Amino acid sequence: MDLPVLTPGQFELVYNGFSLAVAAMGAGFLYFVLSRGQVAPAYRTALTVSALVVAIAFYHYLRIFEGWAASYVLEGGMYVPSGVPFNDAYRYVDWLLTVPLLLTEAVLVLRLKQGAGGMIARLSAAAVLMIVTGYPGEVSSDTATRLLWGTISTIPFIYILYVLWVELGRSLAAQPEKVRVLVRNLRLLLLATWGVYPIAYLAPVLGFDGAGAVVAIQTGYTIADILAKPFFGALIVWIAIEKSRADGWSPSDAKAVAAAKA
Ligand code: RET
Repeated sequence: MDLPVLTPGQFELVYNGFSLAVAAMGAGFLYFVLSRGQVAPAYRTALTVSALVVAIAFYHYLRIFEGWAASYVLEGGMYVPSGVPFNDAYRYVDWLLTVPLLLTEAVLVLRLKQGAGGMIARLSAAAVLMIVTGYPGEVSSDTATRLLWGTISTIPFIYILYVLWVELGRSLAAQPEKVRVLVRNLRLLLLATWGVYPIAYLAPVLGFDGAGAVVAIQTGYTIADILAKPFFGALIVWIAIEKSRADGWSPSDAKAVAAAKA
């Protein structure tokens, strides 16, 4: 999209949002790495995947943040495009890597008895299709093109929501009582945050003007990313802690094993 002139308030809202995202991704990384000892070995891969997601996003948000600062110059009290294009591809490449990983993380933490590998493959393929077909619409300034690719991208999106809602829903009955509440929250968080992406994407179609649309898209994606990556990852940690407990594992077991080996 072509960059519009922004008021200082609009420019800084987006700028500060990117800065917050860098902090949230970095803090999430530390939390996921440091929480490993709190969960049974069976759940550690899920935590590793969460750490990968926020590490990838940390890098991309640094680039997005720099890119945003370079795309504008302050002139006569307004932020005007500097001529350096803002690169939307960082965000889409980030999603291409992190969305399949996020889906993997959710399936892994539930430790489904059968079909987990197939489910991860189907969800990941749909995620790649959704993101690849969304991109041409994202970078187009033409409303009809945006709508066309947005509609195509919504087909795999609905498939992902269906699989998560219905198939993960079926696994609920097999989960211990305390875990069930957390898994329900996980599904709700997924639905609520993933729903923000197509809405933010539609901002230019929903009647926002140039400046309003850019601000709505960028802040919408940033807020959704903070909820979908570090916050979602924290929920995964809490589920893993509860499931470890339900499996009869406690952090002191790990200490006892280490002491016995020493
Ligand atoms: C696009 C294009 C318009 C239609 C739809 C979209 C959906 C995007 C989604 C992205 C999720 C990203 C996540 C990132 C976190 O790491 C591509 C905006 C449906 C759902 C969860």
